[in-house]
Amino acid sequence: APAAGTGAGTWPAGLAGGAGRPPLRVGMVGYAFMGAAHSQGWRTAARVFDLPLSPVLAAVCGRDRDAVRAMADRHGWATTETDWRALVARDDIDLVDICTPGDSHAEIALAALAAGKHVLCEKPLANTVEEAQAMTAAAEEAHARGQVAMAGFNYRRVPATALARRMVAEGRLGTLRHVRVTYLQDWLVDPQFPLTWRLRKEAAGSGALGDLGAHIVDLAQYLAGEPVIGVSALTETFVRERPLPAGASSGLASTSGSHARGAVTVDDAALFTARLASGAIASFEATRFATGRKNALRIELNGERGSLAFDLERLNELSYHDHTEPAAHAGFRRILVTESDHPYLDAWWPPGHGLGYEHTFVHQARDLVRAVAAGERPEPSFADGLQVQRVLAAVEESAEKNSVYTPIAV
Ligand code: SOE
Repeated sequence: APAAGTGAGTWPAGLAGGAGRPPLRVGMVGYAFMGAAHSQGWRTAARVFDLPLSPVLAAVCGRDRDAVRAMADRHGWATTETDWRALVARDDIDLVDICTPGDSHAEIALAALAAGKHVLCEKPLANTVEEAQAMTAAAEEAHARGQVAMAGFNYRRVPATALARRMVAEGRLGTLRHVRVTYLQDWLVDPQFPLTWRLRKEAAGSGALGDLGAHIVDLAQYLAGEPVIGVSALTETFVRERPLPAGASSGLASTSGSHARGAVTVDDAALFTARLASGAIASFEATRFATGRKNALRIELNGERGSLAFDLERLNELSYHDHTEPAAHAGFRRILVTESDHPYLDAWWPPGHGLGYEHTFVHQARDLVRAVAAGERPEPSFADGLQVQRVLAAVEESAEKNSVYTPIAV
């Protein structure tokens, strides 16, 4: 396999990396919601942060020629492909960014790593533990050749969650007792919402569990700094049949369906309790049926010395209670996470000028570019993605066995 490169000196002058930096030529597979979000990240990262390499939006790939061309024009991708194998075979691509449904993650990632590319893969890493294991093993081998592979858990890249991680690591919460996480959306409440790929097990792996549960398992493990070691779970599919989609539809907005109907083969909601390695206990809830909740990811950690709470719908804030303060004036206080010494914020706006959802993808691109340049394992690695996959599989196993406690090998 060719060695992973940065493309220095091989790109036409007009498309070379900005600010005199060598380019990192990105080829992205998939161009819907996540493709648009990642495009923002690649386009902006080197304009805001000082990076050793400058991402170049070299090629975007999708099966519908006209749709992918329109996407490329809108988001600034230089070229298009309609077959991911052609994209992976190109020697003017350094990094393959996988934004497709889960059923193609493993195949594309394995081919890209074998072709000498760096890889970014959207969550959940794969649809099964076996696939995630193969991807992790390939990423380890590729690392020895100088390639890096990252799993795309973007909520680690909210400045407030990164600050929470820093505070936990500093010992501000002391011994951790509780982690409480919910991720609530409501885009499936309408029983006429069509049976898109996210509702088919063979495409998505699982439902709310893999889509939203993967995020909160990763975030909980990242903030706590330790793995989940066992779960007791319930899952439910409230609407078991839906209209087949009338046309191409992949988003979260309700589109019209046809008269024919098909079976929903994934969970609509997943609820589980868990043990963490240190002895802390946790609860998780992921659903697409929480009426009125759009993208409500909330996490609270309680330790002997204090607590932290974060709400994605107020993402520039972190709540902190310092339990070592005198009770008379202790209590939760709001940290406005917009100071230049907060994570990621040295390069953005003056204090008080907040960030949003899309910035998490800019930060993800920043961290990955730095890891590529340094030849370091990025976080979250494929191994981290595999650990999340093991938790998801244990949740499914436990739910099938009427919530029996299911340990997880870590
Ligand atoms: C849909 O539930 C979705 O788009 C997820 O797939 C994303 O990972 C999440 O960030 C927003 O919601």
